[in-house]
Amino acid sequence: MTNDGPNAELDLLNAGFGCGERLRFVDSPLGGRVAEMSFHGARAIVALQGGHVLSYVPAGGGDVLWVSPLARLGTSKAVRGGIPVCWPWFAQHPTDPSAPAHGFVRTVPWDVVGSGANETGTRLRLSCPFPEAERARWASIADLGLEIVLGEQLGVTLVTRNLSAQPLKITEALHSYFAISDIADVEVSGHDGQGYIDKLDGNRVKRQEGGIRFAGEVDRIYADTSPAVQVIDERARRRILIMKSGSASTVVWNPWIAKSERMGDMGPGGYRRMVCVETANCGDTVVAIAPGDMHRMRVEISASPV
Ligand code: TA6
Repeated sequence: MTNDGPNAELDLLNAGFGCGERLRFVDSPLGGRVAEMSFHGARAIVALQGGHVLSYVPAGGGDVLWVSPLARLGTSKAVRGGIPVCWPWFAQHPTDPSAPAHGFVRTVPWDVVGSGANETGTRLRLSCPFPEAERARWASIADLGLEIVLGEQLGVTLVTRNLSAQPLKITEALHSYFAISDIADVEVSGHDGQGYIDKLDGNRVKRQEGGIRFAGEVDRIYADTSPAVQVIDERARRRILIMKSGSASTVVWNPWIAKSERMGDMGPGGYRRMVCVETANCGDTVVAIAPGDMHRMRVEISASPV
């Protein structure tokens, strides 16, 4: 193992947290450092930047997560796709319009603090050091961790610990981009009868009838504690099952054409190949964590043929 070569950090990471073929750290072609995880033929890739899950390929299947062909690591922008971590606020900051959308942890390199591999899965634990500009304020208030378990499913858990003597109030999301064959051939089921905030219609509260289909931009926050939502991809004959806990909101989003063009990082026709079903606490839900307490929001993702 070199101790001063260009790969010194990588060697140290693999020496400290690598788990043979089950978990290794490599330089990604996207330009940053990633963990490659495997378990019984399933694979996952996690970027240290942002604690960002980029890929989840179940054994024998295709990638369940979508990442823009224009995505790059190591820039000031979060990767478009995968599972961005939105914390300690979702979407726009409640009072500061100059603050970055979806909080400030998506672009900072997270630290590896734990790993493991056994007969039930391969594990990676990351901790967010907070960006320089926020550390003075936040380091004594909260500790933020992410636990990724690749087993029969992909489990991702965002863990917030309140280190302060005051209640800690946050909104948050695991902003998952799912890979689909074509947005016209997809239905998101599991919200029938639920109320939702329509962000494209003055935040009016509406009621979902049946499954969600897409013929234009959709941006909705479902008041949703149902544990299971499905993305049914008729053309790919694949069902993506999204189970969750510690989350009272689900965001369903597709930017469609005009917003994709404004965003500029979706790639040609990218909106047709993705749908976001986000495990969150946002909209009318604010999580209040008592002093010394911990809050865990977890999503468990699997796929099966239809
Ligand atoms: O979760 C949906 C949403 O809030 C959309 O309104 C859109 O802004 C999307 O998130 C992506 O946000 P980003 O900051 O990653 O471009």
